[in-house]
Amino acid sequence: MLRPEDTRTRERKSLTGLWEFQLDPIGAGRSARWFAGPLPDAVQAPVPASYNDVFADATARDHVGDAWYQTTARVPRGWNGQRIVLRFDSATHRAVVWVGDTKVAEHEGGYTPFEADVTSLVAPGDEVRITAVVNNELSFQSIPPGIVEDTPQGLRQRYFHDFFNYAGLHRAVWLYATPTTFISDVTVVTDRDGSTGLVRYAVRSAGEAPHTVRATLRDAAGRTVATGDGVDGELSVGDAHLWAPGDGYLYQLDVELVDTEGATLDSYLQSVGIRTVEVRGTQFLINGEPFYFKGFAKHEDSAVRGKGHDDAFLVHDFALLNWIGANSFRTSHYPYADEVYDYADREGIVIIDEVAAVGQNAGIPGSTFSPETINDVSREVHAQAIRELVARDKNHPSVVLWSIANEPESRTPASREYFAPLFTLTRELDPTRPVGFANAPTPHGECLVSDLGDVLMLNRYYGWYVNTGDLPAAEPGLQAELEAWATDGKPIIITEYGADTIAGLHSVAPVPWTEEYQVEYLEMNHRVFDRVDAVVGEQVWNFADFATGPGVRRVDGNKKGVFTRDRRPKAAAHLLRRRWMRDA
Ligand code: BDP
Repeated sequence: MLRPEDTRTRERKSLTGLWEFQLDPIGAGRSARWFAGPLPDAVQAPVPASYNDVFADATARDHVGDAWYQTTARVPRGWNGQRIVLRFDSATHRAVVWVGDTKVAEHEGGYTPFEADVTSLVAPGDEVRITAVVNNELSFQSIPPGIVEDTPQGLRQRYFHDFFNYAGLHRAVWLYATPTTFISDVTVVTDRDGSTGLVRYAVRSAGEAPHTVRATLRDAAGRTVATGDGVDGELSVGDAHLWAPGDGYLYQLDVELVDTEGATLDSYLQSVGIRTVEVRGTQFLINGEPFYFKGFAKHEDSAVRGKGHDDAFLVHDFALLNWIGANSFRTSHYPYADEVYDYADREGIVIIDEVAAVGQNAGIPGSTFSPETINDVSREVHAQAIRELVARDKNHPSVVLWSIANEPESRTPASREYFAPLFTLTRELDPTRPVGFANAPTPHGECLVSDLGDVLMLNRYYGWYVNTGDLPAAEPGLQAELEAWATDGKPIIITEYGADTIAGLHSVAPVPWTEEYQVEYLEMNHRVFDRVDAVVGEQVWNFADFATGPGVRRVDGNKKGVFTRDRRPKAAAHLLRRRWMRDA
C-alpha cells in the first residue's frame, strides 16, 4: 500500500490534532450507532497518541474494550473529479471506521495502515464526519495474544508480553486525493553488477484511462540517471552511489502513468537505496561487506504519548543512536510508524523489522499452540500481519531482515508446524531479504524452529535472569551456549541482552539494578561475543526505559534502558559509545 504523498497529481490533508473521544467500557456504542451523530458524552483526545496516559485517571489507563474517536474534516475544494481516500496509519489493535453513517473500513492489527476509497461518500468543499471505534482487546486469535478476563470488578486484560498495552490512534490519519486512474503499488528491488547499480521496478495501477508507465530515476542532486518504460523494468545506474550503513544515499524514482497523448495521469515518488543483502555462511553481508549489527532493540514509548508517534522523539532517538555509535535497531515488538523507516533510510541506519507476534508463549509447555489457544485462525491473523508488514516496508533499504516473532514457544512439534508455513510465506512475499525470529532461552538442540530461519536471533540474559548477579558464572554459560549455536553455521545476532538499572543507583560492588552492574554485565557479554566468530551483532535490550503492565519485577516499568525514558544516558551509554565508536 502506497503512502499518501503530495506530488504533481496527488494531494494529502493530515487529520491530526484533537479529536472527540469517548471510552465505551460496556460496549454500548456500536448498537447505539454512535457513529451516526456526535458522540454522546465526548471529551477531546490528541491524535496521534495513546489515550491511556493523557488523562489523569486509571479508567483510561486500564480501559479494556472499545474507545471512540470522531472528527469532522472539510474535504478540500480542489478535489473535484479525484479519487478520495481516507487512511489510518494505524489503529491499535483493531478498528471500524465510518464516514457519515456509512461503514468504510474494518481492520485487524494495531501497527499497519489501512484505507478506504470514500469518493462516493464525500463532496469536495463539504464537511464530513469521521468516526473510528478502536478496540484494544487481545485474545489467542490476535497478534499479539492475550486473555480478557471478565471479573466482578470489570474486564481485565492479561497478556504475555512485557510492555504496556497502549491503544488508540498512534499515528497520522489522512484524507488524500489521487487521479481516478492511479498508481496503486510500486515495488523496487535493487542489485549491483560491479559498480553498476540495478533498480528493478514493478508498477501496479488501476482505473479506466488507457495508460503506460514511465519511470525516471534521479540522483540526490536531481540529475536523471536512468529512465524506463513499461509496468516493470530494470534500470542501470553507472557508478552507483550505494546505500550503506552510515551512508543513507537515496535516489528518487519518479513513476508516472502516461496517457495516449503522453500527458501525465498520475505521479508517485519512491525513494530508492541501492544495496544488496545476503547471508553467506556465518556472515551477514550488506553490499558484499560483512556487517556487524551494533545497536538496540527499541520500543515506541514515551511519557504521556505512550506509543503515539512523535517527530521530536524520532529525530532525538536517531541523534542518540548516532552519538553512541549504533548502526542498527530492531523494531521490537511490532512495526513502527512509517516515518521511522523513512528517517532510517536517509540516516543510513539498519533495521530488523518485526511483526507484532510477541508473547506467543503461554508459559505452560504444550499449551501455547493448540486448537484451544494459538491455532490455525491465529496463524492466518499472523500471516496477514506479515503480508501487511512486507507490503508496507518492502521498498525501504534500511530494512535488511524480517523478524516474524519474538520469543515464541519453540520446542514443541506444534510450534514448528505453526511456524514453517509462515517462513515460507515471508520468503514468497520477499525473496530478497533473510528471515528470522528472536529465540527465547530455548537452548541449542531443543529449539525446533530456529533451523527454519536464515539467521539465528538470540535473546539472552546470562547475568540477569540466569546467574543473577553472578557474572563469573554467567560468562562461561553464555560462551558455551553461543559456541553450541555457532555449530549451525549461521550468523548469530544477539537481539537482546540487558540488565534492569535504576538511573542514579550506585554501588562499589557490582550489585544488580546499579549503573555499575549494567556496565559490568555488558562488558562480560561483549567479551564473550568477541570470542565467538559467528556472532555478527549485538543489540542491547533496551534503548530506553519503557512502560509495562504492573509486576513484581517491574518498578515503574522496565528499566533495562541504556537511556532513561526521557533519554538521559546511564553509565552504560558511555561504555557502549566507547566500544561502538572504536572502529567507527
Ligand atoms: C525478553 C522480551 C522483552 C522483555 C525482556 C525483559 O523479549 O520484551 O522486555 O525480555 O524481560 O524476554 O526485559
